[in-house]
Amino acid sequence: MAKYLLVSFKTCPWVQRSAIVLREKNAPFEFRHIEPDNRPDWFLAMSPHKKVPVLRVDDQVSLFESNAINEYLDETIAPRLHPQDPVARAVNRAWTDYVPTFSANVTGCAYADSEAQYDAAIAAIPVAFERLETALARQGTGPFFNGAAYSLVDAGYAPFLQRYFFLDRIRPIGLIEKYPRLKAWAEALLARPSTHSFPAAEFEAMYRANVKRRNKWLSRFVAEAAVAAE
Ligand SMILES: N[C@@H](CCC(=O)N[C@@H](CS)C(=O)NCC(=O)O)C(=O)O
Repeated sequence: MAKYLLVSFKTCPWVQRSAIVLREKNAPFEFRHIEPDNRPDWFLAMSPHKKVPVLRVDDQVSLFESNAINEYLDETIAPRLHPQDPVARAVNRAWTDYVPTFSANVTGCAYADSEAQYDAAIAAIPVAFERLETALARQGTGPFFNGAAYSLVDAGYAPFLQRYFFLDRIRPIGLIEKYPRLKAWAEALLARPSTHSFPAAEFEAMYRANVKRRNKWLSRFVAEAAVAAE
């Protein structure tokens, strides 16, 4: 097997998506975390957009963009996570293409500057949740997007569903309960060991610290929520 280096910011959901696929494939990799505010020259030289993730393969090539990385990993390391059937594969790719929109709708509230903006961001969540709920109804019985078989769609959504629950614990949102298929899917993904790059509580604390540090409207609720949870 090739030698893999995955370059990361500790809480980046896009890196997490590629780390999940490496773990699903039992592929050993070096996980190297760098600081967003102090990106080393060796990283800047290998990342065209200066973003993480970068996957360095055999010290020779640097791949970027989490979706492209995951497609590459799926083509080169067994077991295949994409469905065999071309139609099912196209459907999976279409839903993977929706991940950036889903992410913006579901985690946008963390970036709002005012209560009005926060409320507007929360109002965008049901649109994304409804679309996935409908897709899951067409897909079958779960627990994963394609049923029993884990796929790249699962790896794509898991980090953002996890963050919904983090945000819901900072300031209650209470929306996922209205989408039973989505909720069951999210719970199955959170129970999957591959989802987690760090112990769950430690990771949630890191996420909350980021929300606090960002100094947005939601940030004021982090300390109170932390006290309530401890
Ligand atoms: N579309 C990219 C998004 C990656 C991304 O936004 N990474 C963030 C960290 S979570 C980043 O590196 N941001 C630094 C920057 O924008 O300069 C992917 O899927 O890989």
